[in-house]
Amino acid sequence: MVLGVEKIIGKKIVALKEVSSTNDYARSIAEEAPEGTVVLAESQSAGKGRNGRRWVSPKGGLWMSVILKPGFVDPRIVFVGPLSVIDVLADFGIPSGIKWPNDVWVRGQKIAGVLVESKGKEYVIVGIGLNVNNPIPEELRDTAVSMFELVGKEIPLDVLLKSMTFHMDAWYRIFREDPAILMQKVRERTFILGMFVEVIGGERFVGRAVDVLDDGSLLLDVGGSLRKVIYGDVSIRPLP
Ligand code: BT5
Repeated sequence: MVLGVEKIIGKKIVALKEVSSTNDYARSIAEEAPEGTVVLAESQSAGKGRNGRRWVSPKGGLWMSVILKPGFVDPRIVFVGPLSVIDVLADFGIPSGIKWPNDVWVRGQKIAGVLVESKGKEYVIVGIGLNVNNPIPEELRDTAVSMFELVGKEIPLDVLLKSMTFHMDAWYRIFREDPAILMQKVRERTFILGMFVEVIGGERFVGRAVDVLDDGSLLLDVGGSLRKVIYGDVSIRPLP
């Protein structure tokens, strides 16, 4: 954290009881809202994942969206989310890693997801869903985990929010000032590197994840030839 500079993220906090989606709410105020405004809700009735998927968000989790206005378009902003979540989890003694590009996993289960939506150069909404004290529904029991399950006690959401805005502030600054440092950290934290994966994006690839490139894309070794994937859903596959 850089000392002596004003904190951007969390200068203004809009705390809601229930909302359809904090990302949608953030978008509705984004034009007038100051940069760094955080919208958070106790629960979301229609929490969103990527590609129209649902994000389960009952009371007890951290469901928040941050309005950012970097003034330029750079899709690597998505990584500010996972890197911040990883630092927050580390503050609570939980080691975690990035499942490229937007998930945070702990020991094979998803603990957080990030959804970025933007309007050109005007604004970017970084939505973060982190399972904290909330119950994990039956249908996600095998694939999802909460901080409560990992540490065995309830975590105060206000403490968590402080940690999150602190780390996001630092990563957002690094994103703007030196994205190569951001990408170096993403590479270190991406646990799928070396693993055999299936990626479904515009095309479907099956291969070994080799690297995360400086532009944020994933490099795959598909049967000996290198393929670059800009966007997609990654699933880990057993070695052939
Ligand atoms: C994501 O999508 O992981 C992005 C999730 C972003 C949620 C935040 S909450 C605050 C803000 N407001 C919103 O409306 N959204 C953002 P994706 O990679 O598409 O993953 C979605 C998949 O994760 C679903 O299809 C489920 O399989 C799984 N899933 C749903 N709810 C989950 C949960 N609470 N914990 C773990 N996995 C979940």
